[in-house]
Amino acid sequence: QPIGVLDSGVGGLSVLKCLHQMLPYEDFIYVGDTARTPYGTRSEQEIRGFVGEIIDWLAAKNVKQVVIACNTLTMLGVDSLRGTHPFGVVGMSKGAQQLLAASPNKKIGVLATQFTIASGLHKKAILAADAQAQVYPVACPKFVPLIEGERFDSPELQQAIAEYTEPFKKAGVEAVILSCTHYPFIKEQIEADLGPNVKVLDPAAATSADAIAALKEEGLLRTEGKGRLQVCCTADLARVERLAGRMLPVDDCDFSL
Ligand code: DGN
Repeated sequence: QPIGVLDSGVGGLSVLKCLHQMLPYEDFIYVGDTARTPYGTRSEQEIRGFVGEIIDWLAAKNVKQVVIACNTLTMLGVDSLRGTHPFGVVGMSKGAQQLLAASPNKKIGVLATQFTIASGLHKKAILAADAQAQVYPVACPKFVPLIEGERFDSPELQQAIAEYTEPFKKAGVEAVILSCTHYPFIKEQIEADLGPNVKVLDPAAATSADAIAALKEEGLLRTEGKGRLQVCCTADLARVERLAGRMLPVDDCDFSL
């Protein structure tokens, strides 16, 4: 049985990369809803409808687990996305422990979509783990369109990074988390901007660890064989293949619309 992974677009491929590295024996089916991305401008009801459709489609593929490889969707509430299917649903980790471990003076930055930042849930999780922490959440509406548009070397991206990291530089932030699954595509650029003294973290590893723990508990973890990677999207297949090449061994992937 495969593991389903979903996102509104290509961002979740950064999570699929990590899952595949940690679980090389498992088959994965990724769904990126590139025809309707970004979800950020849609109503909550509409987004829930889209995700329900994708989860039903994955259920028909007989998945044993679904990983919501999108922070925005995770903030909607993974429990409410579980529905009536017999498999587990895992959402993105908020990475609070990782952040605190990487920040001796507990000065922490969060980069995410407007929806995720407005939810306030990352700040809440970090403060629940350590009430002394100082948290600087920054919404980055310019990043997802630039990444989906493959504008990796553009001056617009450089300007957007400089704009969004400015509060971190002023505050002397020591660790920053990329709480949108698109942002690992520009991790190097963000690291270069922040310099060597700031740790830039990706919650994909903690999320993959949560997925593995749940599979283990249910006795569903595969321990041999070579896993297959299937990447499906709802539009722009050629673009998705190019972007997947930045994250995955594409020769081992099947792509389809
Ligand atoms: N990749 C999504 C996330 O992790 O929040 C954002 C994509 C979107 O539709 N805004």
